[in-house]
Amino acid sequence: MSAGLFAGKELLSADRETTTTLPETVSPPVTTLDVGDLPFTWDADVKVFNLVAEPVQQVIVPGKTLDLWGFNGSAPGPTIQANEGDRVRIAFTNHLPEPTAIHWHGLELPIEMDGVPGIGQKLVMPGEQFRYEFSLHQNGTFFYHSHMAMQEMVGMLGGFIIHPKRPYVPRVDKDYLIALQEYAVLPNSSIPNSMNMEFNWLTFNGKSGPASTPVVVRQNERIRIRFINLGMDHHPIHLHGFTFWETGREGARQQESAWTRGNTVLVGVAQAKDIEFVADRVGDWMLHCHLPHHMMNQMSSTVGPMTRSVGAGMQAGASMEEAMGMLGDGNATSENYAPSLGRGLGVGSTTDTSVTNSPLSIRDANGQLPLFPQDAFMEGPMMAVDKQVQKPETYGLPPGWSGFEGGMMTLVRVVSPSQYDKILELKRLQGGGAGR
Ligand SMILES: [Cu+2]
Repeated sequence: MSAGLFAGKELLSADRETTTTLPETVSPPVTTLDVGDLPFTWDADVKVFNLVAEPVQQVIVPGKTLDLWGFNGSAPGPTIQANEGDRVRIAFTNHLPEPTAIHWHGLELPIEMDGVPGIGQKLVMPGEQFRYEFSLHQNGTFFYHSHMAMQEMVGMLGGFIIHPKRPYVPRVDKDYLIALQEYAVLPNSSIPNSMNMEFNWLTFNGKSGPASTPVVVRQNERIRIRFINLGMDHHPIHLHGFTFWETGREGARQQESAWTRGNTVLVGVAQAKDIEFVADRVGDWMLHCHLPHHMMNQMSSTVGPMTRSVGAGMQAGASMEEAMGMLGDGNATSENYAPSLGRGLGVGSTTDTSVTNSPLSIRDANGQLPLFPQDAFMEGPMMAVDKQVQKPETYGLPPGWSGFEGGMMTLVRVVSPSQYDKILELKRLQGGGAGR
């Protein structure tokens, strides 16, 4: 038993910024910004977690709340942290309106604990409970999720960190988990369409930029960031300013001889990837998925009468089938649909009005100037919401910064010791712990 390492409340409320003072033999706890950890209690030498699957209202950015299914109040659910050698009990309760079961992704455990309904266990019906209990002999970055595919697509994911018996070498000063998720939500709706293949809300730990809390570290600290991905897309996560080592992936930490260097790590569906670097240069460095459509919020076709001064564009208030590009008549390769297959949000490229027909379009002597607008009115100071996303971790960012963030995007803020102390002070004044 290793009660001393992460005993109860300490892990939840402790000022995580003091982890550099931990003894050499102790791994720093993992911080899941904007989400937090699942609390636990002890029953003799068993670590007991209470996990509840339930509908949640997840604020993706200020003003945009999605109806999702998650765990204990959030999607993704709170992170489970345990130690190699622990025995854990997860008392699971299903508060969803339909059956489910929870899979422990990557864990080597008895088949009846694997969380696959119809194979290793019965479905956990609405209102029912199920007791998962197993011993942990692995260490690394894992996760838990519903084993029902559509439930996965509406938020049911959470991190499961198993700390090693001895800290990994070299030891890091700070350790973070970022869960990648994606949703397809019509404008003016709060409910994702789990069948859609184009996603317009992309989140780090349940927040889209600029609402994601920046990672704030002291200059010269060694940092680990663990990514987990459960969605329909693989996400190439890119870090500005540093060349990192990829030190681990789902299942295990890699031998040092197998580490690879890079500035972009492809986090495939169902994968975990760990990266490490020494944050030796001060700056507010971008960390983001580099798929262009994953770097913006509420991406949708230009719709409505405002944009239909010429031709027949897609109407606002179109049906779900039309607006989300689902096939209504004809097959996928029919004349109607073939040209728009792939990435259409609307009826398709066949009927969407070109954005150059918008009132914002520019014309020159030869007619319309192709392509404009692309980003001119979609990001920048006009779109800034600095005040709405202000928190201690954003202290000192240049005015208007928030207008340049969207989707799976946040900042790794490498700050001087004095700036760091200032941000810590602001956190203390705010009275909240880090990680929320
Ligand atoms: Cu992406």
